[in-house]
Amino acid sequence: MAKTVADFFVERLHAWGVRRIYGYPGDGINGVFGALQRAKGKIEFIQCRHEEMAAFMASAHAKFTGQLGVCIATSGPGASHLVTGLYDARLDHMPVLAIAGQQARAALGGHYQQEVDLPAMLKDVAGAFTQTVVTPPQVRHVTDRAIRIALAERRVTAIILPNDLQEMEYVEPPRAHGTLHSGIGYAAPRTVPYEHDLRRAADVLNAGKRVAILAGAGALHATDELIAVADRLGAGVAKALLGKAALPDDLPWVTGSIGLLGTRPSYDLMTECDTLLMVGSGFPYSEFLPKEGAARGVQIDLAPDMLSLRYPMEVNLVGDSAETLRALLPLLRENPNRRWREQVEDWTRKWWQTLEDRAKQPADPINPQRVAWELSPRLPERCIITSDSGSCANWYARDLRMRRGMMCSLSGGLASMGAGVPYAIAAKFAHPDRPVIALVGDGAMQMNNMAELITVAKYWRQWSSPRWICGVFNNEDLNQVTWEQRVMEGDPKFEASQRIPNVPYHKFAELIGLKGIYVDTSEGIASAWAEALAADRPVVVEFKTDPEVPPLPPHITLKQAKAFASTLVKGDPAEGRVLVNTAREVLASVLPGKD
Ligand SMILES: Cc1ncc(C[n+]2csc(CCOP(=O)(O)OP(=O)(O)O)c2C)c(N)n1
Ligand SMILES: [Mg+2]
Repeated sequence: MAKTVADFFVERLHAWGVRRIYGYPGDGINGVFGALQRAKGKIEFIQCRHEEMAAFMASAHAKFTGQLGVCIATSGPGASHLVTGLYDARLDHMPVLAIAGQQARAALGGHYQQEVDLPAMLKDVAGAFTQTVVTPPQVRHVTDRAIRIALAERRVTAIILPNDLQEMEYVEPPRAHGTLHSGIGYAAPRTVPYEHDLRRAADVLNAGKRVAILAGAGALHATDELIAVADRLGAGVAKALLGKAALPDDLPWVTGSIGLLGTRPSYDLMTECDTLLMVGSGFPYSEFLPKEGAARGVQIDLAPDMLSLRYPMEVNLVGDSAETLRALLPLLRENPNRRWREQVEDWTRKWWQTLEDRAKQPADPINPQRVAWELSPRLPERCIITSDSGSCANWYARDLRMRRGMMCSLSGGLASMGAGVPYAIAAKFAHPDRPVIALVGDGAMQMNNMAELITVAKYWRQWSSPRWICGVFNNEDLNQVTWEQRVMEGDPKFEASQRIPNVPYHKFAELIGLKGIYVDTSEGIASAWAEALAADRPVVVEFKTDPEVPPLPPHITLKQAKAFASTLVKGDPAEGRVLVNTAREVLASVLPGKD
């Protein structure tokens, strides 16, 4: 049999180093699946339950390996299902290639079955490069460009393959006018600013008496460099959600997460600093950064379009974070005054105590914060943690103390529900020897994570270690939004939109051959985690948690507090609950200036 376009395409992906593709089949992309089969395992195909999950897995693959993530779907509904997962990669700057089928070329424009204008649909999310291949020789340069652009620009790209074209015989581009002769390969450059710009940055940082550093996803590989610079400047460091693993939390001057899911010392660090060094972060909420003009700013980012976007920086450096910090270090003077550092350490020490107190507050039946608090010291070495969007992201962000060698991530920029389990699956495929733990709300389980447990059941036996755990927070509520409605809008809980059915997640796990654990007492939390971590197969550990424990922002404005207080008198279904009082107490303690 002659080599088809699809055979060449699969070969080319392999030549680029692609070894795993997440996706779902369909007749629009059958040619490529045939070629994958003929390639005899050179590229592993992982079958997901839904194309959106495949795209989340591709995004997570890129996050946990630093390589290109690849997902594949059929034409029409398969391709449109990919979109949310692709946006996740797009917003978190991950290199992901989407491969989509399309109707036969002769049918295009004919309102044909499953015909969707895919270039138009993908124009925004895969705007860096989206191309429909219409003739066999074109597939070579389209593949080469799609991958090179995805890697170099850390963007999503898409290749659309009409189904008839996939089956055609592949022909190399002829040596003729109007043809392209492309090649493979990409090596990331070493990106470091010019010396004179580094000096300008050093001047600003050396003049600072109270330096705050904000580290994001772009600083994940710059741990040593961050520590060296922070020590030299006597700085405290806050971490954006995607930069949670950039620094271990056992360093006393690491204030933890920032923002709505953040910590009080991070808030204080930003409010009180006189100089801000932002490293590899697109953290969106400016109100958690210093007030404009209150601090001098230096920013380091690989992406020029992310510079001076949240705070007007005095010095904007385009560079790799590790390389740039290393180049900056010799220009930085030791800050002899350690008072600021001590202040930051004092705030942080007190905050960890506050977190423990909050986690230990009684609740009905389980305080969700305690679930994360108890997990934290039990986290195995080199584990990978993922979180879904929902109130568990608060506990993930605040309560889990990262240690060196661990990794973690979630859908950051898009903050999409439904990423927790697919992220954890991709983490396990990328690092089968490492324990993987996903934290997921019940709403997100019902939305799509439950179905993806079937993917775990299908594949776990091929993982070298079976340690894969999904911790479910069953609160029968879309709790994060319930609290947002209360605190931000001053609205009482809207039962019709917020309350969700009670589902026995642990029993579902057992039904499909995984282990299920159910916990509804505080005393049972620690032993449940221990049991899950020691299990001989993947586990769903379900915690029956109280929806009335507020996942409050670390600082909350007086206006919001008043809105919240007025909600409670306006007839919230939870009115009168003991925890409402607790919430009030917490509110009081987090109001700025009311310690
Ligand atoms: C796809 C998607 N839809 C809606 C939202 C808005 N949203 C954010 S958190 C949340 C509630 C999540 O509920 P659950 O998974 O039960 O977690 P909980 O907050 O109850 O712990 C919702 C609806 C979102 N982020 N993503
Ligand atoms: Mg919930």
